[in-house]
Amino acid sequence: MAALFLTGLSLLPDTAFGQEIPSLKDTFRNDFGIGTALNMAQIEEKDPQMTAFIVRQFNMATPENIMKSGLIHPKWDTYAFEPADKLVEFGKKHNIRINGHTLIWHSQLPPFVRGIQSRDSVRAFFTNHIKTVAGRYAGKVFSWDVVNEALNEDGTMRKTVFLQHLGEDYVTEAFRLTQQAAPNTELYYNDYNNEQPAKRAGCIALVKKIQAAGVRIDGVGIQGHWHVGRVPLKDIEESILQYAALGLKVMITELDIEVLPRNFQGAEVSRQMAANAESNPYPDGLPDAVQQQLAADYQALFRLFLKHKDKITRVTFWGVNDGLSWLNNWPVRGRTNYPLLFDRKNQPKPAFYKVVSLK
Ligand code: 9MR
Repeated sequence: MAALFLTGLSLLPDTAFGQEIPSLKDTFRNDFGIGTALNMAQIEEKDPQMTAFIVRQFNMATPENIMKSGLIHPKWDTYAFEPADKLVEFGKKHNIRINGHTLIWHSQLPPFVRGIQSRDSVRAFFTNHIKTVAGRYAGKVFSWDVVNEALNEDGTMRKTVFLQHLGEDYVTEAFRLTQQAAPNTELYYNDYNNEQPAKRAGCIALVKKIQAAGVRIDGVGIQGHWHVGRVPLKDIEESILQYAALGLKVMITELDIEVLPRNFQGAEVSRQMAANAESNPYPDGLPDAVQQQLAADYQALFRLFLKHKDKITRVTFWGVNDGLSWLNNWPVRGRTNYPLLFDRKNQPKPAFYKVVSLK
């Protein structure tokens, strides 16, 4: 309080910190953790109101970008640990568990990986990267998305630099190396659309392979990038049941609900759509009918999560508020999107109240 007083922040009304709003993490305290993706400005606590808001609403966090290999491992022998170290400090200070995201992903790779041609060099990068990064944060992050998005929509393995040079076992190998480097850290496989039957089957096969090799995997993350009015509740429920039947924890790891026009599902970051007159329909606010549908969708989702709270350990939103969502810039740049529970001023939307009213 003293520090707040000295900086004059105590003169701000309570509303500025969101203290009068119910807290998601408290509301679901006995059910599952509530997480958010964090960007660099938030990790660096640039805005004290934002920090207070995050700390009040969330008890888990995933770095939106800073732990991806391209950022944390920019050159063969160079690591940029400072942002991730700050994130760990942020978590410690505010009692927020950190999920490391992500060790092995084909996207946002360091530029030097593109120049690697030989199997031995890919293996060296793969091994060094996991050992160094997972080792440094052992005991400091709660969990890792060890491998992210290794599957195609039909459940086959995605053709990545890792598959090409290391073969199908690279996923098991990644878990083995992470387990060695960070024996007390939870280890997850994370993907989008892996609630869809074909991709789910591929995901289950992947998990079984890891387990059959005697390697530890603790959970599966269903990212949860869904569309308003089309949230696949049945597939999600079936997936929760099937993943849990493998002895795994289930997490919703990147939740948001797209409200703008898009002609494909998922989160394939390389896909783009051309901007046209119809692609940004709500620059000045979300029409009430869409707002209500969004609220109903979020409520139905959380009703389902609560039904399976014995299997779900965490629900993480991909961003704190609508203004910070990646969906404002993908698959079309510069749109005005509304995919989360809080608006651009961190004010709760109707969807927020529908969600907390379930308790
Ligand atoms: O939200 C992230 C965005 O800021 C980045 O530009 C993008 C680049 O690949 O990655 C976004 O996060 C992705 C996450 O790491 C993995 N699943 C899909 C997410 C949305 O693209």
